[in-house]
Amino acid sequence: MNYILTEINEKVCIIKLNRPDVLNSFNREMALGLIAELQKCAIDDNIRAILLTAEGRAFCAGQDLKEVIGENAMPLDQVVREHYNEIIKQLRTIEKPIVCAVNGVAAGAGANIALACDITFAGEKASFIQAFSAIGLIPDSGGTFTLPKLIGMQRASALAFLGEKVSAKEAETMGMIYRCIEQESLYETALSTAKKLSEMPTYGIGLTKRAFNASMNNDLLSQLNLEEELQVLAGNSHDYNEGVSAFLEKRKPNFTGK
Ligand code: T3D
Repeated sequence: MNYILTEINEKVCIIKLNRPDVLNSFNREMALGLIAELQKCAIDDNIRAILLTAEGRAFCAGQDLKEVIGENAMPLDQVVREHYNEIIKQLRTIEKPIVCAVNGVAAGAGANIALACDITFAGEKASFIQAFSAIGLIPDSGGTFTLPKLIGMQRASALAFLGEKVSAKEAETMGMIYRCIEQESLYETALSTAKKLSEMPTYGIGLTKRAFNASMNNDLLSQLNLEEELQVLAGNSHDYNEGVSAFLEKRKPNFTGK
């Protein structure tokens, strides 16, 4: 069984979680498979954007709980370090836009992986559950970092402690995700967004992602210095030159991501 499906559509790599019978919960093979695909996307110049989604009725129910029980279970620290920390590091440090289409329930690590993507759409049947507290764990996969920043400490605390299900619409309203979409048009909307991004100046978009990441820890002055540094990099790019030339020549630009 191939637990991670990939397809290249023009300049977009579509990655699908594929264990629908267990709501795409992560066993080790699926976690390592996702990491490997993300690593490939990071270094392949032909891939300019990524779409992450899943097969079946769920997006992802987090850790496969059958794999972490019993005498052959992997130690928790190894699971967190080698699976979830690595997935989140990849999602946040790949300097290419990553769009997520949450097609159904996203629970535990599944929820926080969706929230670590750059632009997250969810179908109106989707939901988000910080399922960790129900089994005595803390939110991992960057949840303790991302969630308070997205929705504020009060809501983050309530959702993490109570483990309540949040609908896609509520998630949109509280700023947890970018947009809730009619279920039937979710995939097409997410794919067309990823395709649109893949034709844009993706080098500059990648630098924007780097700046946003840094802004989580920087004060204003450090961030202004970083903007100056990154703007020089962006300004020396092919795409900046092309964008300005195309504007002045009143033609469509041809961006290369360089
Ligand atoms: O090592 C570590 O544990 C550290 C890592 C932690 C990261 C984490 O993600 S911890 C959180 C783990 N996830 C959960 O606790 C969520 C468990 N699942 C659920 O609460 C529910 O399944 C859902 C709310 C997500 C969906 O509910 P529902 O009613 O739509 O579906 P269901 O009937 O519960 O599940 C359908 C099947 O998927 C079912 O199998 P069956 O009965 O048809 O053979 C169920 O057992 C299976 N399934 C769902 N989630 C998991 C799972 N199997 C293994 N692991 C799961 N996480």
